[in-house]
Amino acid sequence: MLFYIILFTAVAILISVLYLRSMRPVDVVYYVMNFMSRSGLMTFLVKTGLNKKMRPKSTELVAPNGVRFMAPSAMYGIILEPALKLKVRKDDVFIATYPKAGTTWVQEITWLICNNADTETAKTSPLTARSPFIETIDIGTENKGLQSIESWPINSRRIIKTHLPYELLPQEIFSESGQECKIIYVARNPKDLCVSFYFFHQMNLGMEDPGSWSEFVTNFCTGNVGWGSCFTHALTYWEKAKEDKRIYFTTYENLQKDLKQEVISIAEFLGKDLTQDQVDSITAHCSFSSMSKNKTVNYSHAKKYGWDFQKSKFMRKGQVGDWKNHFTLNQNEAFDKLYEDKMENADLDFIFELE
Ligand code: PPS
Repeated sequence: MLFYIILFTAVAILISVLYLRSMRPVDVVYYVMNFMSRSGLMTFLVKTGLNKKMRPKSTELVAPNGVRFMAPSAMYGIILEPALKLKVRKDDVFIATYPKAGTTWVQEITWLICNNADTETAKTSPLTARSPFIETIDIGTENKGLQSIESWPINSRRIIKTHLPYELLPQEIFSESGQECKIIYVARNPKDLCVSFYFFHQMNLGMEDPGSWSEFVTNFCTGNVGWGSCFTHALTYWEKAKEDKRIYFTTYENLQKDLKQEVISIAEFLGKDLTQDQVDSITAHCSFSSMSKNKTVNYSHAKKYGWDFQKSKFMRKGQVGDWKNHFTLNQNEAFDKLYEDKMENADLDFIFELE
């Protein structure tokens, strides 16, 4: 009997190993994470606080195309490889940003523009299911990532979220077959980015522990955080947007100054005709007061993956100039010097406060 049990176990292990070896690492992670989620193991880790001990570290990786990249975790290579190889469709829209620059805001605007301002669906279906994030894997039904993007229905437009720097976008974008897709880049003034990113690190236990505010400012300034230097990130897209008409470059501050005009401009860029009513309805739906109350855009489902909303809400303040409540005089002076240095040769000006 014992012999048969051992034999059965050995065969089962052998089959599993052979099966796993034929799979891409990103799909193995997908199965493991979904098993953890369904079996309750993830909830156990969150409830016992063990997930706090498993926080990743930002790590410099060399992507398969040779580009050096400050990744938010050492495991990121697993997702980078298939992301670089993604088959790009003619009608794809990439929402590219440095984290915390207004990604969710523009994802929601773009989804509504592409879906006849259907605010009813937008209020009931999570944005993470409607607009997938290429740098993650699918978990459950609401968290759509790479696997969903690859198998997205052909008759439905993909609005793909990414924080990847320009050089690490799916490489087909730069080839003949990828010429018709669109990229919307959103930048934000680096001081507010730093504050928002700090609170996000505190709240999202899947990110590196940010340490103290002053430690985080130092790491942010040196690009020693996930996705690296926000200056390089934004300036590369800015320069590319000058010659590449597929890129629409805007800023968080533009959205704050005139949301309605941004809705109109993004619709024009995407070749979508909106009625005045549709523009008004998208603008009202995407105001901070409306979005901060809307569960479908504020990541409330992520609590079960260990996001700690006691530390910070996802829709935190939604303001230009909150940095003034956090930077000390010394930090501000040092930041201004860094800004001058990084932006010396750039014809891009960020707005740090609104009149
Ligand atoms: S992420 O995690 O990178 O996808 O985050 P991201 O969506 O880029 O940025 C989150 C910040 O954007 C603010 N936000 C808004 N501000 C004004 N109006 C609207 N509608 C809006 N939607 C999102 C959100 O509050 C985060 O900024 P902070 O400064 O932390 O409040």
